Amino acid sequence: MNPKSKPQQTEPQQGERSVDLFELYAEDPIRADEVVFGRVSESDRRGFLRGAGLATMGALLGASIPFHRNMPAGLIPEALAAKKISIQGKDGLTVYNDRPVNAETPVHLLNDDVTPTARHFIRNNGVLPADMDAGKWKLTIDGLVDKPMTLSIADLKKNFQVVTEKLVIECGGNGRGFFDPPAKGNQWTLGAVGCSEWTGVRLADVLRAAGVKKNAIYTAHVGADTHLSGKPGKLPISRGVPIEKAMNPHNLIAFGMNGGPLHTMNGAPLRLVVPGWPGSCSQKWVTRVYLRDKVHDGPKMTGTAYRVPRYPVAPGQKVPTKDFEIIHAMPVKSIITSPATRGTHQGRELAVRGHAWAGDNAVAKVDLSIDFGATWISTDLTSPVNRYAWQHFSKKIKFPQEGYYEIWARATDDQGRSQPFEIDWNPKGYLNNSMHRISVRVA
Ligand SMILES: Nc1nc2c(c(=O)[nH]1)N[C@H]1C(S)=C(S)[C@@H](COP(=O)(O)O)O[C@H]1N2
Ligand SMILES: [Mo]
Repeated sequence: MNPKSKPQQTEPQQGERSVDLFELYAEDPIRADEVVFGRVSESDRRGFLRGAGLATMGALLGASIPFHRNMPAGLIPEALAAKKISIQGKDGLTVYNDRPVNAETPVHLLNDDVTPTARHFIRNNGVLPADMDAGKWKLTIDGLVDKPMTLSIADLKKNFQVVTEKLVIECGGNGRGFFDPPAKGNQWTLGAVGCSEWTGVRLADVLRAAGVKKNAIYTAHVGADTHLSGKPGKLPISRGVPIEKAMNPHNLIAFGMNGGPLHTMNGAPLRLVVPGWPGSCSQKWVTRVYLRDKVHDGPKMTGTAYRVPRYPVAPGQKVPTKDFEIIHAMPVKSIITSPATRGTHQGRELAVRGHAWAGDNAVAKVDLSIDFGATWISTDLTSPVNRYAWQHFSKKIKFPQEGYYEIWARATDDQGRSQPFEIDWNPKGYLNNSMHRISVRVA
């Protein structure tokens, strides 16, 4: 054990780290309206807040606004100016940035078997599309296919089997905040992960219908969000996967999330869900998937993005870019979602619960330790409800006496790979699957 390694604890009392409303509005008032009040339609951008945005503003103010027609877009209602912002339709997330929006879920708020839409993290690289109208949405499948196709969401529903699955999406950089020396990027702790229930059609079925040509080896994904620079045609992110992964029947082109529509921040109205691999493979606001005869080289596919050195490196070691390789499956990992860390518990027995997942594999077991890893206690682990769903572990722990304890969780996948105690350091802070530790004071 390395005493210098940063403990993986979140602070439940910290809750939402809010961005000051004035800061947010100073930078881009129209975008701020979008963040605070939800979707602002194209016509609203030219003038006034209407429709859903206006309704949200009214709800926050606790009254309707009789003179709303005179109210310019991008104006902070005076009554709200002192309040902290939260993202509409999201509950309790820690907001790191507003442009692009990045927010994670405190780990104790991930306790549900299925992650509610309000608790699904947000990782945006660019600016939301101006228009997210499901009725007008089109998805093009082209490149190395026999029959290029452009489909509406209605076409997808009509021509392909609609399936519903619980699928884990985890950002490749989840856990980056614990790297020492630190790695640049969002300082995610544990909550850039979620397992929502997604409804859509299988990516494989659609690709098959288009006819995958023999020389197609990689997919390329395009979304409708725009680059932070505002340069037309410049994509914020465009990643892809090898064709073998693309044809996995659990990848979805999803139009439903937890029985409702997708949240605007999670890619409404249409996104890919490519579970088991870095979240960046799951293109949001997806408008095009094309097949290529070479490894895709879109933004965030090249250089050191979503790549790790192909050999183990020492913390802080410089690694030449040519020695980086693309991340494929995510590693085995678990989180303790109950109890929240740093609490006081009355009594000697405590029910511990959490989730575990393992990239393309299943989790075989989750063990807990209350004695700093000297001995391990096996937990009850559920089977995944479907492949790529996270599994739940639970165990009633007995403490021998009062005092300060840490509870450590260690998952092992069905290939015998376990979570390490220490972070397997890499320059960009990816794939941190070191054990989750919480603390509890037993009184
Ligand atoms: N179009 C588009 N798709 C995207 C992104 C993005 O910025 N734009 N971010 C990716 C990254 S890095 C992650 S981790 C997941 C996050 O999905 P979520 O925001 O729904 O949680 O979306 C991926 N898909
Ligand atoms: Mo990500």
